Amino acid sequence: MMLFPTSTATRTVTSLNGIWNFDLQQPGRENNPQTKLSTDKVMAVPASFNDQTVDEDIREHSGYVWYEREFEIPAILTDQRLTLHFGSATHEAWVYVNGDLIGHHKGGFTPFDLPINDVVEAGTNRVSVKLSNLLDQTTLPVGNYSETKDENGNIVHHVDENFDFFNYAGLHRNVELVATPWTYINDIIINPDVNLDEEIADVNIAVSVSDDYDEIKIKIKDEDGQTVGEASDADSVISLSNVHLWQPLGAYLYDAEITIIKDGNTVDTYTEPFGIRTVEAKDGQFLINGKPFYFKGFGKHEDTYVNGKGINEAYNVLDLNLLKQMGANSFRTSHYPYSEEMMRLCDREGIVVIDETPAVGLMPAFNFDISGAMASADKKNPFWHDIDTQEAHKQVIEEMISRDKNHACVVIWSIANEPATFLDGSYEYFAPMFELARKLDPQKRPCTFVNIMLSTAGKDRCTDLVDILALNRYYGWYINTGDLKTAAKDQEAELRAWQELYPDKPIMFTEFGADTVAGMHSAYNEPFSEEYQVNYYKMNAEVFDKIDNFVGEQLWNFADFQTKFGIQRVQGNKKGIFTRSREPKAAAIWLSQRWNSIPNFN
Ligand code: BDP
Repeated sequence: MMLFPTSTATRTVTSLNGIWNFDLQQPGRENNPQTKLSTDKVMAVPASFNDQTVDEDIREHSGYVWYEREFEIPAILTDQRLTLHFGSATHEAWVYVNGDLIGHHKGGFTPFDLPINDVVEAGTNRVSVKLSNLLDQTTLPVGNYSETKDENGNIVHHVDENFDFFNYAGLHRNVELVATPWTYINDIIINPDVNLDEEIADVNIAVSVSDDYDEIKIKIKDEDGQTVGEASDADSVISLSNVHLWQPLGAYLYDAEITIIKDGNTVDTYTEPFGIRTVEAKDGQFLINGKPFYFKGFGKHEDTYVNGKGINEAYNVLDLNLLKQMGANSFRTSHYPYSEEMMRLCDREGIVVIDETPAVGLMPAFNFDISGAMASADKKNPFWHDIDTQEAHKQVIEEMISRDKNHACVVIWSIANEPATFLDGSYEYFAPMFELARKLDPQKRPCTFVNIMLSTAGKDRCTDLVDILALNRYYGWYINTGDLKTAAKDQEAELRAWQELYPDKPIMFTEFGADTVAGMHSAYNEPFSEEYQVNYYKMNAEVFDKIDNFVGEQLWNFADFQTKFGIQRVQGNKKGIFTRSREPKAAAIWLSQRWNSIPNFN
């Protein structure tokens, strides 16, 4: 329940981005935020701290770190309600202002707001953030946590990622001082009910306001700034005719302009952009605006040089330009909700998004030996009885949907990536999660989880819960390595088995890929060469084109990305069709030809 921070006629947003003081918390020594952080280290915010340093102890640190800076509050703002907004703080934060604890948030990929009026004054104030990057069996993502002791007997923390990306941490997104009136707009829920044939829409708008007021004005404006609908109730239905639909790669955004009036004065005003479109999974198809849509695109990461997982808007713009040039139309926010800025950009650019929670690593001892794991997958493994992530999972579903509910770009909620859904107990774990997501989403978007290769047709226990089957498959990579002929046969057989079992559910791939070292070539179709990556994608495409209910291909990955150290990873995961600096590998050229020749709608 929190609006994207933006200045309006009644609100002032001041950035606290920039250079902050920084330090690691040493084992056994708790910092005292009552006094200034004594350090000569600095970190840029927003960004991960890990790659801004040349000190290995900082880069690889597991445990607590401190960020601190001073900030100024103009006297003219002190009569307003003041909060600090964190776009995200990865993974857990305790925030102090002038030494007082003002709040705490757990979960590294969703925003939070903390009120500060009681602890600040006009002029110079100090904010200190204690941040933890620890992950364990209660958090999302899931980490393998252990402890050792240093020579003084102090506890030293260790986190081993139970997933395949580096555990970047820090103040990853914008930090802002937000001043709003005391009577302020809390939340806006927009849910258009569309009649496609008649090109009309009943736009349901529900506004919640913190306090009593006399009057509310809601205006809907089109892209030319013309008012096309109006209402004067906090819970309104506004009918629009000649509706401009939000289309994939053909975005159209209306503005909902809300004004709150008290004693004859405007006390708060806020404008929420929104698109009008329908989404539905039925009869083996995925419909956007009533037409069968074909997903072409990627699993991505928020991952760039130096910034790590810190928001990088120039890369966001470049990535979407590359995506469009490829003839793609969509991506998945693997494996956590991306910045709100990226969601707003996708709304504007018409990019279709599968929005995923940070539920990754819900798997006993994640590793890359898929064929070994397939052979030993034991349904009786007590994993789902031992895991303790339910609370965190419900919280991220609530926070993701609360933040992203109005975004036209979001067409599917992904409740988890590659959970162990071949094991007993998984259905009991996931049924309430799906129920919660469906209950919370005003637009009732389709829901799914992303299925791991160990959970083939017939073995998976949770497919009844999904509206669309989202499969991660690595035939020709983790199994049938280098043997694309057998890979094609096995993959086709599996897809046909799924289609037979669930004839009404559309099927898509949310991952398929092959590690490829840019510039490595081979005349023998050798894994890791650019030629092999091209042939791998050709093989996949041939199989996809034979399956009736197949509605989309999102490959793994858009770009090479950073991972933890491991013998399976050479400076990170190399399945990008672009390098980490976004230079195309040969597969990008081939895929661009394929995708540019496949229409967005069948
Ligand atoms: C899948 C995961 C993804 C990995 C990918 C891979 O969903 O995070 O990066 O495989 O192994 O297991 O490249």
